[in-house]
Amino acid sequence: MTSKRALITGITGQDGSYLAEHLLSLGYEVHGIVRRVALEDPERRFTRIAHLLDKINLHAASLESYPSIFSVISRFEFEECYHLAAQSFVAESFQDGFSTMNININGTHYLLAALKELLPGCRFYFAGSSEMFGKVQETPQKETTPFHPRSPYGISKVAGFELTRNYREAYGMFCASGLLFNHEGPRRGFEFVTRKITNAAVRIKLGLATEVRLGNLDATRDWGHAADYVRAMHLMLVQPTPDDYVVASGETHSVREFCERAFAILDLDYQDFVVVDDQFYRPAEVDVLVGDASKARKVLGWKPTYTLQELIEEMVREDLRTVAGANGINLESSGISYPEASKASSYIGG
Ligand code: G4F
Repeated sequence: MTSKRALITGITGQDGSYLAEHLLSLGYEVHGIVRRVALEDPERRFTRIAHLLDKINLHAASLESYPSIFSVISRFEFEECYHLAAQSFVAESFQDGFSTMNININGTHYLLAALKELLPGCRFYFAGSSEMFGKVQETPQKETTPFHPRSPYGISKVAGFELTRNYREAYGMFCASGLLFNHEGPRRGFEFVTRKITNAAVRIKLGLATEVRLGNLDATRDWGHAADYVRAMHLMLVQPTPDDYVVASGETHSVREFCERAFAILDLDYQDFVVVDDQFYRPAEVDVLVGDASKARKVLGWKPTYTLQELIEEMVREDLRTVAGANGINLESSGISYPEASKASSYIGG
């Protein structure tokens, strides 16, 4: 056990909530930055961390405001800072590239600048993304693969990555970036394709919906479980030297296959319910992503514990539980059984 103090930006999100749990389990004192509006509306904004609220320390600050970040960092001696907050929905970044760039690039810069000024010894983690590889220059993608981002989001993450590397090289700070491939779970936002599919499949099974409209079913992604990926973030910050690491499962599967598997768990055929809708296509698509995490496996000793099937089962199971509960549906009397759990769920609360 440790007595270290860590700061997490984006603590209310999927990754932030899993990371907070992980750090608490290691004995960390966990602090998080949240927007003031979130503090004023905890029931709606803190669903993923509701079960942690008496164990963590939350501070109001905004990534758009350097003084607010400076103020939080000036008040505590953080040993580690995990920068997860971002506008992270790729499709939205095409709608509003300006705010995506502002939050993702300037927010990262403000944090790094405040740490350099106040706590240069604090170790810093930047949440890089496989979207930085975009139109991939080689397969599988690894740390040395050139970037070719295909969205304002991807471009903002390349800039954040370069800022992080520059603070490491220019000021000798311990700054590390994770190049994380898609990571999902039952706490995933409903706008992302995996949760959109599992939630829709469950709603269709329960008679609450009749179809789900999706975009490019042939896009392929390297999907892992967020609970596995946050362990890699922590491992990066406890190494002797800072570096960048790809974190991925090493497998790629299509959106179509994800649909097929999710619906099949509920004894449904996705072809009867999935409607392709042009509005969910992106102006520029990242067609195929697959990561090579050999460096993380070798240097960090990291490996994923979930298979894709176990991930989908957990997501379907949790959606079934929550959607049925919210709609007063008794699964047993409706003759609907939970999908067999081939793996103990990492889902807690939320
Ligand atoms: O689930 P997605 O929206 O995730 P995407 O764009 O790969 O980005 C996610 O993973 C990145 C890597 O870790 C993160 F950096 C990023 O912040 C985010 O977490 O879309 C996945 C694929 C895309 O090819 C998209 O075109 O699914 C395709 N898709 C097809 N129909 C759809 C839909 N995506 C969404 N969101 N909604 C659809 O209806």
